Formats: sequence, structure tokens, C-alpha cells
Amino acid sequence: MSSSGVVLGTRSSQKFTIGNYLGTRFEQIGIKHCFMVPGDYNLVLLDQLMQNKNILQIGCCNELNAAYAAEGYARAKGCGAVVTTFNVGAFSALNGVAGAYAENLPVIFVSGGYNTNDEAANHLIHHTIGTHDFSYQYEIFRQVTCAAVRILNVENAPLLIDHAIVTALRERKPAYIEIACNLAAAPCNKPAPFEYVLIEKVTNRHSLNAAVKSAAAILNNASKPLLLAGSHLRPFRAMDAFRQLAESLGCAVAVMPDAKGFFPEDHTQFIGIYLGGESSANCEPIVDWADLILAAGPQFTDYTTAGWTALPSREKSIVVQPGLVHFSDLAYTGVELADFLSALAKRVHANDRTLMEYRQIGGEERAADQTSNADSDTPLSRAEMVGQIEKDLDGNTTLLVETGDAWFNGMYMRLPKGARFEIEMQWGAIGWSVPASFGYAVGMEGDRRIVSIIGDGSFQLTAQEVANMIRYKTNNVIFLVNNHGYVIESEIHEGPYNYFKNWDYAGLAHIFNAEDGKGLGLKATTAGELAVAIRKAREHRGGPILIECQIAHDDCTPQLLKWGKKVAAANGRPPVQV
Ligand code: TPU
Repeated sequence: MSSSGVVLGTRSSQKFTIGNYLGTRFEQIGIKHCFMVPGDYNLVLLDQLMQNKNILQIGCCNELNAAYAAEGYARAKGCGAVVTTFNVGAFSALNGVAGAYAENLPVIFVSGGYNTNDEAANHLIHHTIGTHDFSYQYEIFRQVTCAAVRILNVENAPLLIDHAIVTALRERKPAYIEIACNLAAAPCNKPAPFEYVLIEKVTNRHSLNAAVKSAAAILNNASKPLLLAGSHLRPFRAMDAFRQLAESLGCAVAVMPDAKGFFPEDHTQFIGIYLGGESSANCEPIVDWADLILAAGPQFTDYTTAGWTALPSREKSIVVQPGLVHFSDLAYTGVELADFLSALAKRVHANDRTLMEYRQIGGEERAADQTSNADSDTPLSRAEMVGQIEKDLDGNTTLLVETGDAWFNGMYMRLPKGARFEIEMQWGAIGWSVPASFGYAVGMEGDRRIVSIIGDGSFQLTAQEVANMIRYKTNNVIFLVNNHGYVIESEIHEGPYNYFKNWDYAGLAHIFNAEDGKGLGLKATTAGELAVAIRKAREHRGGPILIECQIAHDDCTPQLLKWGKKVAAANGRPPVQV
């Protein structure tokens, strides 16, 4: 990533300020880039943050994009930061901050605030709804953050900033910090080392021992145990512990769609994605056949259970969550996910029956549509597109998929060792992927590449952020699936509202390049054109590449067809009469 366009300031005086304090904390927790849109309430704060040469400010086209970019950055680096102006900026960012809450990502959201004299003076101020209440922004953000603080007083700044940041890191949720515009440059003591304030979650040993003893007894007594990986494994740092448990048991391991990549897909025990009738080949029969399922960190929703059709029964499940272990009739609280899984790994006997049965019934045979073999001038089909993208994945690739059929196009691809997968299935906001891919690219380490699959409808929400991929010379690769409509919505419920104006998507790269950019836009209408575009993407340097894949409107995954019907049925349940 180049720092072009970012001018770093030099420290003009020795005075240490509240803004400097925040910058030092960012640096200490590993934030090297801060996404922002300037506004008069945050300009002085941005000056103060800029004095820290180890933090680059990354301008975004709007605050929604900045928040999503920080969310994507947090996926790559563990945490992220975004700075906006009061009300008009902050409210645009709200959607992205709430998304980070839903997705368990610690994004530090910072808003510039009003001058501290204005409230007592009974002034009306700009960018607000024009009332004398200046607290509603804070009240709103309190609902979508785990800690919300307002710096309205110099003395409180260190304590409040630390409270917000420490809580965000511990809870894996966003935090809100509002800094009055006349305090950002106010003097402040320097912070002590971050380790002195970090407080991690602690497991209650009694609860842990009892929960592990019960779970070990149940698992060792089961004849067909199976493990199910859920989306909380990564944010709560339990992926390694889950793998230890899997290897101690030796059983089949299925993975929920929003946890894809959290258990290695090249592992001999991996049996695919579990989504009920829309699971990977041969996965669902084994999950149904198991007599005991330990679900680690699952997020069971209407989407991840295909309209409640893929919900393991309570009687044959142990559900382990951050801070909670649920048996069919008993719950233990105060037990952290990773602590529980690694302690349990030492107490279970090996039992590979579910894995053996999976192999017996055919194992990982691929669905016919997951192969790529069309002649080069054959019109591009979805299956051919998926096959070619899958072939191009390597151990350094992160595959990011947007809401829409992109979920299903990516979900069943096999990730090679080292490859990662990003999906936003809990929040599920279309438009997330463009800025999140940008933020991820800014945050990822040198030899990684990020490849995103994005539907045309989703792309239209936040397309401008491609301009910043060009500005900051990130090497994003975007497969823009132009199927002329909101196909996922059509499969849930068809109507004329599911159609919109077509764009020349590949042509946008040229527009955004203006006089100096190095973005590349290509159109693929045939299998051969896509193969050439993918080759070019591998060679292209100095900017993003957007490959517009034109496929027929009704050429969607068979899984979407079935999932859409089930979600529609769940949405359409009549009210229960009481
Ligand atoms: O592959 P395909 O055609 O399904 O993808 P595309 O074209 O990106 O369409 C996505 C359609 C879609 C909508 C309109 N998916 N979910 N929605 C509802 C929605 C509306 N607004 C936000 C912010 N998020 C949403 N999920």
C-alpha cells in the first residue's frame, strides 16, 4: 500500500494532547491506518492524530464506506479505527459500526463533538437536528457499541479513552469515543504502556471443570459424535483450541457458512459446509446421522439455518459460546470458549465413526457445477466463473464474498491451505464488500491478496470506494457479477423492485483513474475472456482490477433457489395465536 496523497505532519510543539493520547493508544493496539472523512468538528483531532507518524490517515468517499473499511481492516488486523464529524458524518457511519457489532469486530469509532461551551450557552449548532439536546448521537451509538464515552472534560480523557478501547478489545465489539472539538488539542498526560490497562476475560475454574467433566462424559458416551464450527471461533480466539478438540476426537467436522475458513478445509476431518439441505455434498446426512453434535461458537439465525431448517436438535447438542456452555438441560456461565475447548480436548476419547461414514457414503465428491471446463468462446456461465475463480485461489488469497448469490458462489469453493474467507452473514448489508475489501487490503500483510465476489446490485451502493483503491494503489481483485438484478431477493420474493439501471461496471475503472490512476477494468462475456482477465489480474500492479463477469439473469446457484424458498417461508410464518 502506498501512502500517496497522505501528508504527514511533524510535531510542532512538545505539548502532548488528548488527540495524541488517542493516537498513541491506536499505535499500541496495532492500528496503523485510520479511516476518516474530515469535517469541522474533527479537523483539529485529525491534526493531532496526524502528528503520530506511525498512523496513516486514509480518506474515504463517505463515512459509511469509512466504517466498512475499518471493519474490513479489523478482519485483517484484529481491530480498526474510523473518525468522522458530528451527526452528519457519524450517522452515515452508524450502519458500519452496527455491522461491526454484529460481526464481533472491535472497531474504534471516533466522532468529533461540539464545543463544550455551547451546551451551557444554550446555543443551536450546525450539523444537528436543531434542538438543544446534544446527547442523542451518543445515546444512539450506545446501542451498537460495547462502550460509549464522551470527552467533555480534559481530566477524564485518559480514563474514558482507555475504558472504550479496552472494552472493545475484550468484548470483540466496537466502541464509541466522542471528543469535543475544543478538547482534541488540549494538554493531556502520556499514556502508560497498554499492557497495564488491558483486562482479558477470565474463566471461572469451578464452572470450567464441571462443564468439561459433563461434556467429556457425554462425548465419550456418544457413539457418533460430530463437531460443528461456528462464527464465534475466530473473534474469541478459539480456532486453535477447536482444532485440538477435533484432532483428539478424530470425528467429522462440519463448518457453518459464516465460519468458513475457521477450520482448515485441507484438514482430513473437514466434511464441508453445513446448511441443512444446502450443505456441501454428503455433509447433511452425516450431521443428521450423528447422535451428538458439539457446536462451537455457532450463530444460529434464520439465514445460517436456512429458515430454521438446519438447526441441530437441543437434545443431541452441546452448544458452546463465549462465556457459556449449554447442555440439553443445564448451562454453565463464566466459561470462555477457547478455555473450554482446549480443556475438553484433553479429556475425550478418539471416535472417528462419523468421519468413516462420511467417507463411506462418498466423501467430498464435488457437485457437477463446481468444475471449470468450457470452450473459450462459450458464453460465460456462473458455474464456469466459479470454477475459474476457485482454480485461481492459493494459500495467500483471502476470498471475500458479498451478500447475494456471491455467498453461495464462494461458500462451496474449496480453500487451499492458508487461504482465508470473509463473509458478513450476520449483518448482511449489501454495499459492505467494496469498502471492506479496500480496508482489508490496506490492513493485510505484504504477500496476501484479496479477491472479492460482488453482485451488481450490492456494488452500486458503495462503488465510489474503488476510487480509493486506485488512490492508495491497493491490489484488490474484484469479480463483479453482472446478472442484471437483485437475484437473491428475486429468489426470496419476486417483484419489479428487484431490478435497477445497468452500469458499465468495467468502464468505471477508467472514470475513477482520471489523470493518474492505475486501476484496470475488464469485461468477461465468455469463458476465454474470463481466463485472460484472471491472468491479467495476476500480472497487474499498482492498482485494483475489476473484472465484470456478465452472466444470464437466471443463472444462479441451485442452493440459492432452495435457500431463498426456505427464508421466504420463515418470513411468511403467520402470527401465532395465543
Ligand atoms: O447475486 P445477486 O444478484 O443476488 O447480488 P446483488 O446484485 O448484489 O443483489 C443483492 C440484493 C440484495 C438486497 C437488495 N440482497 N439483500 N438485499 C436487501 C438489503 C438492502 N439494503 C441493505 C443495506 N442490505 C440488504 N441486505
